[in-house]
Amino acid sequence: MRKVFCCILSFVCIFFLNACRSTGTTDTDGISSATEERYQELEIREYNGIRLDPSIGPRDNSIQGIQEVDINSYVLKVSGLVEKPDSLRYEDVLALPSYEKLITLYCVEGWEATVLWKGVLLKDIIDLAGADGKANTVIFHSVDGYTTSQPLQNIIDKNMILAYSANKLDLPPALGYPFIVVAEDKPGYKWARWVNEIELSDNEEYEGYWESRGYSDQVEE
Ligand SMILES: Nc1nc2c(c(=O)[nH]1)N[C@H]1C(S)=C(S)[C@@H](COP(=O)(O)O)O[C@H]1N2
Ligand SMILES: [Mo]
Repeated sequence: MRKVFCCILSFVCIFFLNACRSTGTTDTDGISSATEERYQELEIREYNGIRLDPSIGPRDNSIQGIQEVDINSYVLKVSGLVEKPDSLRYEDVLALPSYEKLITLYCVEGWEATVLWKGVLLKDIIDLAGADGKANTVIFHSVDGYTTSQPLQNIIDKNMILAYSANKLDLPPALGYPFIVVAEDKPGYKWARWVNEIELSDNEEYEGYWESRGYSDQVEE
């Protein structure tokens, strides 16, 4: 019995050793070669003495794969409980005051990435349309049909940004070009990528794509 157990154990060990080898060796800085390969040309790797992770994650889990957005036909709608529904083009968003934030994305699958984001305040975009007094929830819609939501107050209090740049480069398609919601302190599924509609709502119970499939909506604020 013990022999069989040892045998299974060594198979498991060999399997993991091979798995590690295939994801690359780790150099003295603690960066594996697999991680190294994910950095893009001209991407910055350090900010104020803190090492930045590549702005492309280890593997894509998007519900419909990576989206390629045509920026010439792209519009960002601000809809729902607003005084004046709005449609912004890419340049309209970039013309708003910009903010930089160093924030870590944590995916429920167990990986994380610390990236220097640059973008505009979500509340500045919402203010252009004017939130109705009844609005308490913001629902993000994306070109791939993905949706997720957050309390309006949280977005305002945290000065949350809609980012168009990561580690000093335009967002790569894998990260949501043209825009990603940098949902700081929230798990990865709250970070809507390829956002094309920001809907103001009074439905606090709204559940987005992953929330309606069992991921908690009641995550730490
Ligand atoms: N439009 C859109 N945004 C999305 C997703 C998606 O499938 N579509 N996946 C979410 C999840 S679960 C995570 S962890 C982050 C990062 O996704 P990635 O693991 O595919 O890089 O994007 C989030 N935003
Ligand atoms: Mo995720």
